[in-house]
Amino acid sequence: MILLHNRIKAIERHPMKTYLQHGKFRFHAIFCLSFFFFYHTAWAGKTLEAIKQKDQISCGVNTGLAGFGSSDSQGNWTGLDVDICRAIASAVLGSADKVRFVPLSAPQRFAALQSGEIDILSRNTTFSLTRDASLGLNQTAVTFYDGQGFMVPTKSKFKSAKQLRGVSVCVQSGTTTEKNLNDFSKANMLAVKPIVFEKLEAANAAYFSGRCKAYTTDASGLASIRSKEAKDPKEHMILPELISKEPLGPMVRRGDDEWFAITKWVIYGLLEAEELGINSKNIEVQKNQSTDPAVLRLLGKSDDMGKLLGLDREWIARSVAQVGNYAEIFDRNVGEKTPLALKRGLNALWSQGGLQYPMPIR
Ligand SMILES: N[C@@H](CCC(=O)N[C@@H](CS)C(=O)NCC(=O)O)C(=O)O
Repeated sequence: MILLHNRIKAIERHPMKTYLQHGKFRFHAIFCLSFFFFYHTAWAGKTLEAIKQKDQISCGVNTGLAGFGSSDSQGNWTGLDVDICRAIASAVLGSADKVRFVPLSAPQRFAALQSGEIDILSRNTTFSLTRDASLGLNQTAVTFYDGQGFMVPTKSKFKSAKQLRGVSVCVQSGTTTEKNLNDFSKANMLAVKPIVFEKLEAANAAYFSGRCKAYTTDASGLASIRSKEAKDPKEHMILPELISKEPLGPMVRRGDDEWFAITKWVIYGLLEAEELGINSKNIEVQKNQSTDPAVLRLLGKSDDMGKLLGLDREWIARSVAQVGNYAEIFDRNVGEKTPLALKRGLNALWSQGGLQYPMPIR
């Protein structure tokens, strides 16, 4: 009894209790709560509302990286990053065509999203702690797991990146590439000479004219540049080492949780469709004949998952019907039958030895 009494006394004397009773605490609590409510009512869902108003998504893409984001002479955009925006437009606005593509160079891309010029940045962009914590942007879901590599002329003597001692390397500014190159050079005491360009075309021109002895960027970027820009792609080889992790995916502005959720779940939905064997060709049959609860849920035939995101029940069924599941998007743009000829590798589903693991849609 005495012990209990002493305990209560101790609690009463505790500085936290004094703080809780103090006016200062009440002021802090009211301040924090009002900030919370203001923050949320001010921003939640604003992007979706604005997109619905203008009946179009503004999607920041590459200025021209075949397989990821590039346009032909008629202004038709293609690529994996392009298709992700199309799939989101389809889920949100009902049509994969309701997208305005805004080409952005590496140094321009984040400001375009921060300023509101675009609603989403879908442009071979790496997720990292620095970017997550300092740009006022949110990283959504990984659409392509990549790593940084090096390309050299096949006739050069280089067989490994570790042989690039004192060599001039073309690299673009405003990228993770530039920083990784410096780290790799220091860690391996290579003293490489980075030759830095602001524009992709300038970096390409410098490498293909022989001004730099090697070229570095994401391995997917190297495959794209080699297939599109080299006179003969066989004259250039990609060295075996990948020197970094480059998880690429779309970014959105911070402060709009609803839009953030929509972008993430459309990507997971495209992956989940692949996982469940639903594609653009069999989707109608699946909708009408499947008895699998997971299929029925994804396609909006049982639970209404779209409603939870502020969309309709057909949200992802429409994206898959119009744009395809993740495998179709991958194969069409960068897969083994395209000039980039990339294997699924890390981008295979988790159930097939890869890293693509969509969060469960349930
Ligand atoms: N994933 C890296 C590199 C992305 C990047 O911008 N790569 C260059 C070289 S492939 C590019 O796409 N440039 C196109 C442009 O600036 O128009 C990053 O996020 O920093």
